[in-house]
Amino acid sequence: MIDDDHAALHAAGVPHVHSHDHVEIKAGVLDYGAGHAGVAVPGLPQERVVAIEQAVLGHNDALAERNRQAFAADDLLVLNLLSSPGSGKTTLLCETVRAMRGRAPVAVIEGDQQTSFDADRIRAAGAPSVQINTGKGCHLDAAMVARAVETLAPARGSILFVENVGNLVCPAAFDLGEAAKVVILSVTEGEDKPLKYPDMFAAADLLLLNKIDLSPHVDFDEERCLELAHRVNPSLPVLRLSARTGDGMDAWLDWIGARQRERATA
Ligand SMILES: Nc1nc2c(ncn2[C@@H]2O[C@H](COP(=O)(O)OP(=O)(O)OP(=O)(O)O)[C@@H](O)[C@H]2O)c(=O)[nH]1
Ligand SMILES: [Mg+2]
Repeated sequence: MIDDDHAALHAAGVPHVHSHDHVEIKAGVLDYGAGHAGVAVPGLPQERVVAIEQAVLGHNDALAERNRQAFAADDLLVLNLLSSPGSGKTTLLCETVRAMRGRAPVAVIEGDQQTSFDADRIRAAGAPSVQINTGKGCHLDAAMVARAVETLAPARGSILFVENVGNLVCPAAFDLGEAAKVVILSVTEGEDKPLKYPDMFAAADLLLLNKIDLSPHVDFDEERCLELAHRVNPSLPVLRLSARTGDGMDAWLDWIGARQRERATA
């Protein structure tokens, strides 16, 4: 919108979006900045939208802290799996359930906008699972997880995996009270994702590079991917695996074992 049109809207008292107040235009890029709320509400200034978003996140953080204490009291290791749709979260979880059989009890909370396909797959692999359908929502929050844990009632000492709704944006901002966030990126997605979606990779405690069985068939530049991921999060550990062939599964199971030992000594 050009300035004259904008002034005309004010003069006429027409409600309109103010988010453009904060846009910087550089080299053909309209940059709303890292602090932008991501939504524009007609008639509400962007500062107000940001304040509401901060209140929502603050409330979620308080509930997540409550979850964290309850997980510690119930001796649960909770791991939050995050990725784009189709990176292989459920496939990896099914293989993990099978591999963990006889080692430790495993339970899974599944998050999707619709369907209970993924919880069905987990149950077929042999672990209890409860499905959360978020409807229009693009992420799980701490209250949803608390309710699901009540329903699932995992055994003491369980590893409780949470498969978040598939996308690399919203789930990054919502603490669930988990011990660690595991981001999965598959080689079919392109090496540029860590820098395009930096909040997700900055928040992660582990990067799993999945579908490495497909590496020979795609032009994925792994070195550049890791360079970009470490630009965002310099100490981010990386494991390469294929949930399809089982390549790299041992290192993943070892990583989980190390988190279990950390919990035991906490
Ligand atoms: N070749 C190959 N395919 C894989 C691998 N892991 C998963 N897939 C396939 O990728 C597709 C998506 O896998 P899912 O496990 O459903 O992915 P997801 O991340 O759970 O997907 P959403 O829940 O929809 O976000 C399926 O066809 C899997 O068989 C892998 O390591 N190698
Ligand atoms: Mg899934």
